Amino acid sequence: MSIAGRLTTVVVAFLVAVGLVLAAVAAFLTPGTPGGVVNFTKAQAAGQPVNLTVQTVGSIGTGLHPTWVSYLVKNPQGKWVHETTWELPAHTLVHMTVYQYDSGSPLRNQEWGQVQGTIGGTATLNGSTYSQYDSYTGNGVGHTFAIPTLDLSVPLIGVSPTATNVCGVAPCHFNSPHNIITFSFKTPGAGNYPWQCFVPCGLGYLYGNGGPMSTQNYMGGFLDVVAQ
Ligand SMILES: [Cu+2]
Repeated sequence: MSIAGRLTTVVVAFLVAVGLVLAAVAAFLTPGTPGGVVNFTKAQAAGQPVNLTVQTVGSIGTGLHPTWVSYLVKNPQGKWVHETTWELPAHTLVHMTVYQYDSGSPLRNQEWGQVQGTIGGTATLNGSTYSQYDSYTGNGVGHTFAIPTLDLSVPLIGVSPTATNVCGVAPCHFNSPHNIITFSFKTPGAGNYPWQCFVPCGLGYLYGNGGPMSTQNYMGGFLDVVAQ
């Protein structure tokens, strides 16, 4: 092969290698389905409360990061989807139900055990009202659902990690151990409001705050509140 031919081969091979590295980096930086929004503005008559049902799972089981903890939401058609941006009508009551399938632990910050910013300042755990949860009792707290701009925060109580039928792959179903947490809040005016979990549940990441804790569609998302 001529010098020019060899040079061309080396250059092409180098460019292919660079392309593969860039593609891998891009895939790593864009997890989940970008731009996915679940629309709850038409799920009920105007002005009527929105029923928002989510689940928290110990591992999503599929996609780029199958081992990561995650939230899922039930769309208005009743299907569980891996999207954490939810479009909601402004100034509307939201009745939220969380099916919590993950285990828990004592909280690093006991403040996260407080229920804040919900209607009445309370939530229910399997039917019993609570306004604070002592994470040193029971199976501790697995995650929180928090909307910092609304000062809303609700501790999501963990299930036993030693149960035999702990959920493996999401979406999880009722035959796996779970806690049912409910609470209500009112959406503010139109705007984009981030929500997130504050329990450092990103196992294997620095202080537990990397990975799923800082990636859209896992432990955080947005309330996309729109005027009706
Ligand atoms: Cu979490």
